[in-house]
Amino acid sequence: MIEFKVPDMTCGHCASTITKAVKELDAGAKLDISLAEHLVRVDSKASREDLQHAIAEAGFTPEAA
Ligand SMILES: [Cu+2]
Repeated sequence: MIEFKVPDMTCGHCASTITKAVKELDAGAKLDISLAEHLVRVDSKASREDLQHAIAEAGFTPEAA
């Protein structure tokens, strides 16, 4: 399980944009998103670096959680 804090993820639209970006990287990824905590948990075979890059490319600011 890889975890990121994404302070600028604020609504359901942000969450779906992030989900889409991660699934483009790894179609089999499973996400658990908490909007209240601005947390994204990803169960994926992709590396932390690649996941962080994908979320950043989608326009967000992922930090180590
Ligand atoms: Cu949003």
